[in-house]
Amino acid sequence: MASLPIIVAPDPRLKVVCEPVETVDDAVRKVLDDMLETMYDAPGIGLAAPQVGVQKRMIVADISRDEEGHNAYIMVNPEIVWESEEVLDYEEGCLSLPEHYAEVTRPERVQIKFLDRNGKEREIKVSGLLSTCIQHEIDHLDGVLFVDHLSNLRRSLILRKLQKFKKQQQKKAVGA
Ligand code: GNR
Ligand code: NI
Repeated sequence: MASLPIIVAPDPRLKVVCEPVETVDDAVRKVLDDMLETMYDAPGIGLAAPQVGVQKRMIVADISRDEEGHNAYIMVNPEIVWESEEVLDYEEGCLSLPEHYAEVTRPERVQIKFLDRNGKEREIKVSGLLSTCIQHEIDHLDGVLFVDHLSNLRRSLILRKLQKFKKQQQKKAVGA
């Protein structure tokens, strides 16, 4: 397994609508394993393939705390097939928007259809933080970041700060 670098916004690779996975083969499972390692390493509670430069519909999530051991959700071609009327406001963060947080409103419960790491079709209903997290990850597969749920003003403020931060990092890297 390998921990991969995470792409930070603004970046055109985070704005792409990802392609479905055709077959869940060993190459796909290798990417899923690397995504899990990257997520635990970051650390984060979720990760979508486009965040590590893979434009395919794959996500991983694990909201358990260290003391509880791991409980990883691995989903290929995830689709929301039902969502609740009730909503949940949650203060979201994103590994591609480091150090920025904002409240986002989403359906409180969703039912997800997906393929597991053996290519078997499954369906689960999730609620609370796991539901928020999985919806955040599926957004990534459609090129949507949590800032896209905010006002234009708040979004451009955050993206401008990140652009500046990235330019400084680049200068440091070339020793300027
Ligand atoms: O680590 C993460 N935390 C988080 C907190 C609230 C709502 C969503 C998330 S997902 C995020 C990791 C990430 O960027 N996944 O794409
Ligand atoms: Ni994210």
